[in-house]
Amino acid sequence: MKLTGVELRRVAMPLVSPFRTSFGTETARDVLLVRVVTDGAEGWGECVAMSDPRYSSEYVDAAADVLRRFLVPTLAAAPRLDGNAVGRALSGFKGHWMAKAALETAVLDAELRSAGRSFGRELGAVREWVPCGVSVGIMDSVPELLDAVDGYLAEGYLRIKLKIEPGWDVEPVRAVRERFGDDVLLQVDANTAYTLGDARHLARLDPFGLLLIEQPLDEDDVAGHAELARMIGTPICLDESITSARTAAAAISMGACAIVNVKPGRVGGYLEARRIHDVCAAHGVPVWCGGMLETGLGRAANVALAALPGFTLPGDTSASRRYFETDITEPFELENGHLRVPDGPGLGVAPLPEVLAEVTTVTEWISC
Ligand code: NPG
Repeated sequence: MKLTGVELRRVAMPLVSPFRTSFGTETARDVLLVRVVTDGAEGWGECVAMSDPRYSSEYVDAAADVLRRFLVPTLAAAPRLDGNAVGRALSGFKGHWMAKAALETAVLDAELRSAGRSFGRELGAVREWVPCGVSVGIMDSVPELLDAVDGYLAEGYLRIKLKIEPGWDVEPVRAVRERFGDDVLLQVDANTAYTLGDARHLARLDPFGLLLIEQPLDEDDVAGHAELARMIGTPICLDESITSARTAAAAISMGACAIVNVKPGRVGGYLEARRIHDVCAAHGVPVWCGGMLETGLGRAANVALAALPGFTLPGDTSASRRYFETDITEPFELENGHLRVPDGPGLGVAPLPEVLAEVTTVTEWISC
């Protein structure tokens, strides 16, 4: 393939309800979309960086900047253009995993669309439908939380994840267990809000039979997670700490996690995400697909990834309406708690032109 140019497109997508985590509240997604134009097909990638560097050091203005100044020009000059070559071509630049992932995804999409192959097939999907969970933000009160969980269970979600932080942990978990029973698959996500000194407090979650506790400690503190794992009964899952297959292997061998959340944006793309899946599978460590409030474009790729055999736990791959009134693609809809894995060429979905035009705030064309 030959790269003709790359479009960076910013879209503004209001969320159906505010989403509060231990690091902040999102009320709208400011999404950066990457469209690569080649001598064959076009391809799309969604950058999962948020407006502010609170989940990680990345943020959407920085992603746009590094793409336009460094990543796109370097890729344009590379001798070979296909999905597998992108990571290597960009490896001279440190970090910026979310920006790199968006560009790699767009190139892969273009390549697969020309070849008539689907993302799922390319990655090694073995399922046509994937089981879905939902991530429930921190609320102002327990009754408000119970209403939200009630609504999601009624829609058919197969697993509930509660966002927690100091002051919003044991009581909400207890309330959800008391109201909905022990059979509900339930897990919690702290987004690094605790320290090892909170170990005894976190052990108070042990009686509730949680599937896992996600990223309780700082992302740098892999050794702390290994220690915490010896002090609490709930299995530890890492998210922010896992930035590559290599860090996944190291965390597993240190005993820092029993489960891994795979987010392609966090690790530089779907090909590295697949390598993490493979490393975890080799160690018997279950993985699940995380979410970053993606539009239908990012969701399509996540659902394909979640169809790989090692993804044995329901992911944060919820239906479009959990996030947006109107998605930029045909909406993903839940059927019996599952989403269908797209099987068309590439991502198998594309933005709807009228919707895309309506939500676009800026477009920028980079000629190659
Ligand atoms: O369903 O896409 C979703 C959201 C899942 O909780 C979710 N994502 O830390 O995993 C996370 C969290 C997140 C949301 C992270 C927004 C960053 C920004």
